[in-house]
Amino acid sequence: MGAADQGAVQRWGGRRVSRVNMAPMNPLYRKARFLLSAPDLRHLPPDTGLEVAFAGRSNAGKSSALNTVTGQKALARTSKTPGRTQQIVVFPVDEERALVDLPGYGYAKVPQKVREHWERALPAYLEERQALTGLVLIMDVRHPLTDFDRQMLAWCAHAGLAVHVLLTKADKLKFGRANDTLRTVRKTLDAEFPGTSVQLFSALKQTGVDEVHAKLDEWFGLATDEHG
Ligand SMILES: Nc1nc2c(ncn2[C@@H]2O[C@H](COP(=O)(O)OP(=O)(O)OP(=O)(O)O)[C@@H](O)[C@H]2O)c(=O)[nH]1
Ligand SMILES: [Mg+2]
Repeated sequence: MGAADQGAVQRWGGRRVSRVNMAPMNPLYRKARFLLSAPDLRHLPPDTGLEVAFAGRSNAGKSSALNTVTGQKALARTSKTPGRTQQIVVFPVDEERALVDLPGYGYAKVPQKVREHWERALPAYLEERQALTGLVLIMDVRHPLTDFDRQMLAWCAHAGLAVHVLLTKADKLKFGRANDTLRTVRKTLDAEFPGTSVQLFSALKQTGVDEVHAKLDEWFGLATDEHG
């Protein structure tokens, strides 16, 4: 880990957010590589090891979040056009663990056939995939908890799958507004989907990255009990 990582200070809304006492990025995530793009569940790699999937509405910022989390500019393809990721894309970080980019939902212009396919395949993946350990649910901080997001949360609850929500594009709101949204969303999740964690995130400003890493470490069995 370089000195730049260790003593990094993030600026946001004019405030300094010190990262000095936070855990350094697990170098594992930088090792993520493209393995395959699966048009349906049958084409996924064998159902062993541990997977964490990134899901969310089309254009919410899933692929960008994946790139930020892995410290790579162009691992997952991002686009201004919604509906870019229409396959399940698998990025192993080591022999037992993988990050997965799921197709975005809720985009009207995706052909009906494709939409219907994923409306069946997504809940099946959440329900049946043994390797799936947790789901990172990406929501635009300006439009959180859409009907589609709630549907996703309900499927995960039904499948007994842990969910961590990223309220992304936080750079688009003032510090105070973003935090108000965080509090409101946290309250709703506590009431309707207990156990779901939530945080602010920005791929553009690279904020909230340590918090996602801590959650991934936990799900991937990499969390340490180190103090200090
Ligand atoms: N300002 C800002 N823009 C972002 C952020 N994250 C993503 N974007 C932009 O949002 C758009 C969509 O980002 P993607 O990461 O491709 O979104 P996606 O959810 O993977 O989209 P699909 O694959 O089409 O479902 C792109 O123009 C990104 O540059 C962020 O944190 N801040
Ligand atoms: Mg994408």
